[in-house]
Amino acid sequence: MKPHALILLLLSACGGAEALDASAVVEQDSNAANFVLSVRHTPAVMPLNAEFEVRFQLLDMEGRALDVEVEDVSVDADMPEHGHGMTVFPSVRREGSEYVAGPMLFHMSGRWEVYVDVRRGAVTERAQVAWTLD
Ligand SMILES: [Cu+2]
Repeated sequence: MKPHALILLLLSACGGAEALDASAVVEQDSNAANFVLSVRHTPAVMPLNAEFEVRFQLLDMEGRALDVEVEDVSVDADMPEHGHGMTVFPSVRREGSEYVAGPMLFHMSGRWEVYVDVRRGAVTERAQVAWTLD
């Protein structure tokens, strides 16, 4: 992880991510409440052991598109209870007003947290959502 600021912002996260209905449109405040992660499309069933992509928008607190370059957005996922991440390294691309991250690969059942990090200047701030695969 890069700058000091990220560590401080992570510490301010209270409660962590909530489990989601994978088919729902989900909006989640970032950990310091400076932007909103809006997941616009996910697979109807989160696939186990198959690659997929995550589509999302980044909004400011008034609901406008966040002014951030795709190079400053990164996505990763972990299983916190197991202490490991994915076996793939997703990249992020822009499609119109959406960002698309892939490949994502959940290679085990259980609870996964997906992290979207947005770098603005010297500060990296995280938003996170979670999915549980049966
Ligand atoms: Cu695991």
